[in-house]
Amino acid sequence: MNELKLVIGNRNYSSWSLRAWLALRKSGAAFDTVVIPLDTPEFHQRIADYSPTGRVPVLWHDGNCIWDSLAIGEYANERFAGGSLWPPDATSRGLGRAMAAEMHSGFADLRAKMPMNCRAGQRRVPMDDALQGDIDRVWAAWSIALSRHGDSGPWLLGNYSLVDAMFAPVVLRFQTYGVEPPAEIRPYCTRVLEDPDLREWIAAALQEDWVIEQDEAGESPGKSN
Ligand SMILES: N[C@@H](CCC(=O)N[C@@H](CS)C(=O)NCC(=O)O)C(=O)O
Repeated sequence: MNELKLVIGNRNYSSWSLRAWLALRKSGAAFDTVVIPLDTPEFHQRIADYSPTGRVPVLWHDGNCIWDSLAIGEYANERFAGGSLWPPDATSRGLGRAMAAEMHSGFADLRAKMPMNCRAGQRRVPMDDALQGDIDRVWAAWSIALSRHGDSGPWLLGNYSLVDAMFAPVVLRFQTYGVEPPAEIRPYCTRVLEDPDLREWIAAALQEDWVIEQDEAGESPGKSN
């Protein structure tokens, strides 16, 4: 039996879950998804059955557990995508892995001050130097990748790769919080937002009614306080 089960948090808020889900989806594997709502007593009761870290996402495959979004992406690439979720040449893979690692370990201000929130309309959060610094750094990284790989396809490394899965929640955040990317990056953001897999995720997120107050950042423009 090849049971493959991805355990995730709320689709609306859990950006790490989205990254792992996109990677698995793009790998072509058929898998079941288990949603455990974050920040609830149910989460704490149920997550111990699945995850040694107490966090989502976590993947179960034939009785083996792979936790952490980046590891799940790499596993999906090796086991189900035949390696096609990274480019064939080592230089491009190096760039992609550096960017994915930077996303995984960095951008603390962007992640804290602009939480992923699929159902939020146009929100605005206060801008500060640290947040702007993260945004500028994302744009710089994307610009380098797109300038090197733009001739071979619309994604950061030409064809879809794990780095696009890692940054999809950032594109969503830019949309939610009205962050307008430079002109050369806009087509990439549009491509991400039009991805049918991401659209499917967002449609499911919109069906959820769990609210996590600390992730409800920002105000809608025009709303008085
Ligand atoms: N480095 C981990 C981060 C996972 C993580 O922080 N997940 C959050 C949800 S997005 C979580 O499970 N939070 C539950 C908790 O801390 O109680 C990854 O990449 O998978």
